[in-house]
Amino acid sequence: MAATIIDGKAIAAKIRGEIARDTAALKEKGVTPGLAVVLVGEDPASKVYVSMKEKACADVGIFSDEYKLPATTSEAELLKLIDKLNNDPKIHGILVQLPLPKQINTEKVLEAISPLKDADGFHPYNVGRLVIGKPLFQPCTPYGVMVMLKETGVDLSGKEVVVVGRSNIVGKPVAFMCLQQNATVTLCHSRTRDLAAKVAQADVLIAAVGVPEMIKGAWIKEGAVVIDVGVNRVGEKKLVGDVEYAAAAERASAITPVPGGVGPMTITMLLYNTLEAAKRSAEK
Ligand code: NAP
Ligand code: L37
Repeated sequence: MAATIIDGKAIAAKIRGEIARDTAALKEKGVTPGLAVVLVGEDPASKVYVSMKEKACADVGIFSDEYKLPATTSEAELLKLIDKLNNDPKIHGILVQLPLPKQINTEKVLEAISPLKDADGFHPYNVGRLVIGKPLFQPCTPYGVMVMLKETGVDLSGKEVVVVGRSNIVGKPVAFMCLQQNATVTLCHSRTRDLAAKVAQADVLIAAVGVPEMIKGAWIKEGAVVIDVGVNRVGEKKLVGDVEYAAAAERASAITPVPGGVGPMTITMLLYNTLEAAKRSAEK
């Protein structure tokens, strides 16, 4: 079977168009959605993503304010900035780009962000709401995966979903989101025995491992849907996913490419979360 390629860029463009339209309507009512993006240090990937996020905000009419802090920033200084942003009425969403330098306790920082401005959905309040099936802010990458599945017409009810990777930012939340859609979910990680056999069960496979092409095409069930969250740089320029793409595409019914798959959706859902936060504050 030759797989349908799930075009993340096209889905993202469609949703960004809707966000631009809603943003313009909200501005007519006197509210401009505002996102604060905080980058601490010089992580090269983070720098690229943060500048993509700012450009994406500008493209849909969302106000964005960037705070670039040196790698030597103390935890107290960062907490002070977050407190200021929590109280700034122009700011509806706050994003602190991870990873943070090692002198800063990430959990403490994420918990300092107001849960009502938590555009990344990483605050324990928002994590808890997700787990009980009453989400407020949903984390951008897993949320993007769910929107892609919906737009592709994949109904998860009763399906076997296998997630590889259990990070707090991708694997765990996407597993709960699939459970909420009535899938039967298997969550795999580095201690999972016989990963190939687990992957072979999947009607829908979601890979978020961070190891280039570690999931082999031969493991994938004929006709499965494959969502590859991995973005791994190999050599100077080339980006590859966590799934052996060419071989997987011969067995899957649909598959996301890297780049041009989940990546563009991550940024789109950040815009979406910021807009929703601004709408909620306008209703108050
Ligand atoms: P992470 O925090 O490093 O977590 C990786 C997970 O994979 C861990 O749960 C780990 O297991 C598991 N794992 C590692 N090696 C494994 C193996 N050999 N077999 C089975 N499981 C294994 O990574 P992350 O932040 O979730 O990111 C995962 C990937 O997604 C990366 O490539 C990252 O760049 C990409 N990503 C993409 C986007 C996007 O927008 N497209 C956003 C975020 C991340 P243990 O828990 O047992 O250690
Ligand atoms: N929300 N996202 C949020 N918060 C964080 O703290 N670290 C982090 C985070 N991660 C993140 O933004 N990841 C990400 C990954 C890939 C893309 C965007 C964001 C993306 O658009 N990737 C492109 C390729 C870009 C490139 O050339 O490097 C793609 O098509 O996959």
